[in-house]
Amino acid sequence: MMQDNCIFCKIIAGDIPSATVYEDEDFKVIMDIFPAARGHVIVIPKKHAANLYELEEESASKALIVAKKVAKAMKAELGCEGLNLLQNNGEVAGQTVDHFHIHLIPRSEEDTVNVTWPQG
Ligand code: DGP
Repeated sequence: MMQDNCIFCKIIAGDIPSATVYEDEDFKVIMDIFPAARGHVIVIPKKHAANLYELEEESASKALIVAKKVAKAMKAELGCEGLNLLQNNGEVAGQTVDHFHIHLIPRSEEDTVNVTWPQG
């Protein structure tokens, strides 16, 4: 279940400390160490899967339920006006940690977050 040399597996095992904002049997949500905005968190399944391609369907559906729960709490607590969900797969897409995760990035009128997106 735990992958050697996986930083998120080590965080889940408690071998590396993290600021945890939510935890249940299957997921852990922690503050991102390099936040794109104040309150940026990452939703991590406890069972290792490198990316979306490897993720089991049950984890995939639970991940969005956890993300929604945390997003609502963030809106209430941080008062953010919006939120970006970001999920990178593969180095070419910007993935730096090969353990599936979803970024939740709170947004406000005043922030300076640079979300690269093709503008139509
Ligand atoms: P990605 O680029 O989508 O693979 O995002 C990986 C994120 O993980 C990145 O925003 C920084 C975060 N991160 C990397 N190492 C650690 C760590 O040791 N602790 C925490 N809290 N976050 C980490």
